[in-house]
Amino acid sequence: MGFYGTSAFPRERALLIGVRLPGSSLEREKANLEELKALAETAGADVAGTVIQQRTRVEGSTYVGKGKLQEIQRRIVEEEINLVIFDDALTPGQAGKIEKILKVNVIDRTELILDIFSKRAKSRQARLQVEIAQLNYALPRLKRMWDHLSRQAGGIGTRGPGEKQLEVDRRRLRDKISHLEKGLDKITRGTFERRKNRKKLFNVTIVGYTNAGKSTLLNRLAGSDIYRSDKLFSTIDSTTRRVEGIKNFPVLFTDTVGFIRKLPPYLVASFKSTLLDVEEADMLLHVVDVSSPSFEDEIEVVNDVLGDIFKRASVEEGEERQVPTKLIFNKIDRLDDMGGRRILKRQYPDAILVSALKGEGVGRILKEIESYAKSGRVKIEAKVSLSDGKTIDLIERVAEVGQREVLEGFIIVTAVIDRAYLPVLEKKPGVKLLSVF
Ligand SMILES: Nc1nc2c(ncn2[C@@H]2O[C@H](COP(=O)(O)OP(=O)(O)OP(=O)(O)O)[C@@H](O)[C@H]2O)c(=O)[nH]1
Ligand SMILES: [Mg+2]
Repeated sequence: MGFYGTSAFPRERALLIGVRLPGSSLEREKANLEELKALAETAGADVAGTVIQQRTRVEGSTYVGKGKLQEIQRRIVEEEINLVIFDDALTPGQAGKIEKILKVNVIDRTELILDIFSKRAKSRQARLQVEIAQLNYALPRLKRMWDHLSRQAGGIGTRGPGEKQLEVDRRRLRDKISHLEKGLDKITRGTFERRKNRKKLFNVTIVGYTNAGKSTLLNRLAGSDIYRSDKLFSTIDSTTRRVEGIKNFPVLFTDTVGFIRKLPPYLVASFKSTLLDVEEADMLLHVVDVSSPSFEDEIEVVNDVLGDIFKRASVEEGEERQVPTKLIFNKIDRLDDMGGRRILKRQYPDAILVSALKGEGVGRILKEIESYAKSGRVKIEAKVSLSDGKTIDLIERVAEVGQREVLEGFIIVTAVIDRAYLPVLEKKPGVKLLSVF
């Protein structure tokens, strides 16, 4: 795993461990482990089996109980397992202790996700973001990493370092993190101009649970061909596409990294581009895979992550922010009877039912965006040459003209227009935005 400095993942045989605490159903825990299995397979491991323990609380030092650990140990030997994956975040102390007992690699969901991210990230920005998250993850775990190395090498001179050496290593890691963060800042600033230009257009950001069909939907809307697959986290880099689907009203659609249960907050925070794509959007499309048996949980997970993002933004900017969000229920082609659709419609009357794969319902998304966008109004001032009949016509057609004045071959007007027409009008010389309301 990336954590140990090797990204090649020789096919490992993994055992998955989940703990069911009071308040969670067996069903939910099974779904969680099913998802963990998909993550492990995405990372390239073979999953030998799963263990679910029911507990009233987690065991402080080893997460699961001693008896359970013994059972796991037996299975490690019998089934030739060399990787144990916990569904929940382990503290560095817990992971170290469990590794000592089991004598195989022990990782948690976070580390698995980081590993997948590091393999998928393509752009320099995405790679930096993932690397920073990995180092932040490694920082409190340095000691364990050393213990791990010494166990692997197992011999004279390979014992772990003393506290002093650890302190040096920690400092180095921190320096490295701040160096990478500077690099990331530079890139983010570099995208500032692009973002500023983007802001003039109507921005729609596509968010949702991993594998919900976000990239497929963007491809469908934009007629483009972004990589998509049935693996989790196919998209790490965000992609923006301009869609001219609506007359005179270009829309920018941005595809983002998928969200998932138990996503550690610092991982979300490290995805600066995603945060900005969400915060600065004029509208969000929240794509849901309604063919998933746990789609309602998934909606909640996404809403929680979005809530965190907005909370962070409002702390930073000192203003409360919310972006209007439209629920898109995807993969309806998989619902085998019309009854399923009817129930969904009744429970979620505002959601738009689509099949991004087949194209069904996608036109409605564009219509909704258009009608929403047009509900916003802006005030402009335009100074147009009297010889530019085309622009004057356009303004007369789409704007409510207030004052007008003719001066030295120009007509100067202030007018109120639908926000949707702003991009078109702003391209004309002499037109400037006065206010948004
Ligand atoms: N049956 C069906 N499958 C779909 C539909 N939309 C997407 N899929 C499939 O669902 C899988 C995931 O699609 P993606 O578009 O990669 O999903 P994503 O949300 O971008 O996933 P990540 O980038 O991994 O977060 C692919 O196998 C798609 O072909 C749909 O409307 N119907
Ligand atoms: Mg995707």
